[in-house]
Amino acid sequence: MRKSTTVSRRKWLQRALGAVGGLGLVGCDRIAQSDRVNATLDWAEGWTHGVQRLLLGRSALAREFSDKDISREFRANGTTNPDTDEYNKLASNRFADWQLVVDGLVEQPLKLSLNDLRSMPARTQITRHDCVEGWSCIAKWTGARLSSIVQRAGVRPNAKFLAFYCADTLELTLDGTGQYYETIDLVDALHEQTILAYDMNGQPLGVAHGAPLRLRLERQLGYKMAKYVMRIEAVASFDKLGRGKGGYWEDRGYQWYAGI
Ligand SMILES: Nc1nc2c(c(=O)[nH]1)N[C@H]1C(S)=C(S)[C@@H](COP(=O)(O)O)O[C@H]1N2
Ligand SMILES: [Mo]
Repeated sequence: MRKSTTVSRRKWLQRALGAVGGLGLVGCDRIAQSDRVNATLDWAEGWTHGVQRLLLGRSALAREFSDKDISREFRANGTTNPDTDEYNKLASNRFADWQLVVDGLVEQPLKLSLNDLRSMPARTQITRHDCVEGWSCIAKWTGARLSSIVQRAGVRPNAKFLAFYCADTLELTLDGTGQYYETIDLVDALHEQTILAYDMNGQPLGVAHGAPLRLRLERQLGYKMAKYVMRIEAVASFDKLGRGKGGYWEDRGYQWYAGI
C-alpha cells in the first residue's frame, strides 16, 4: 500500500519532470535512471514528506497526564486580576451577566453566556502548561471545544486567524496597545485539544487563572493562552491589531508561533 503510493508518486514526479524538461513520456524511464534525475526525485519526495510531517505535526496531541500528576499549586502569571470597574461588576455576580462575543468574518455573530458555553460540546484534559519564563504546572481543564464555536459561527472563507481580546491591560500605554490580546490560526483553532476553559481542576476557573474563560492551546507556550477572554474576532490578518505582531507578548518580541 505504502510502496505503491510511493511508486505512483515517483511516476508522477518523473512525468512532471519529463514535461518540464521538454522530454517525451517515451524517454522518461530511461532518463529517470540517470543519477541526476534520481537525486532530483529523492529531493522532491523528501520535500513532500517534510511538508506532510509538518502538517501532521500540527494535529498531533499534546501529552495528557493523570489526576495524580496535577500540581498542588498552579502558579498564576501576568495579570492575576483585571480589576477594572466593568470586570469587578461581572465578577461580583459570578459572571452571570457576562457574554462572550464572537464576531468579525463570520456568517453568524454570537453572544454566548457561560450557560451557553457549558451546554456546548466539551473536552476535559490534564496537560502541562509551559511558561516561556521556564516553569511548568499541570492542571485539569474543562471547556467548550473551540472547533464547535467556530462551526456554529461559520467563519467566512477569507478568515485566517482568530483574535482573542482580554479584559486586562498589562501595560499602560497612551495608544491602548497594552491591552492583552492573542491570535491563532484556524489549524490550531480546530485542534482536538483547543478549548475555551471554564473549569480548572473540576472547579469554576478562578480570577487569578482567567475567569470566566481562558484559551487552552496545548501545543504552544503559556503566553498564547489568553485569560479573561471577552471577545473573539475572525480576521484575515492581524497587521492592524495592537502593534501588528499578533499578540501582547509578540508585540514585545516573542514569537508568534510558540510551538512546544
Ligand atoms: N489576559 C491575559 N492572558 C494571559 C496572561 C496575561 O497577563 N493576561 N499571561 C500569559 C502568560 S505569560 C502565562 S504563562 C499564562 C499564565 O496563566 P496562569 O495565570 O493560569 O498560570 O497566561 C497567559 N495569558
Ligand atoms: Mo508565560
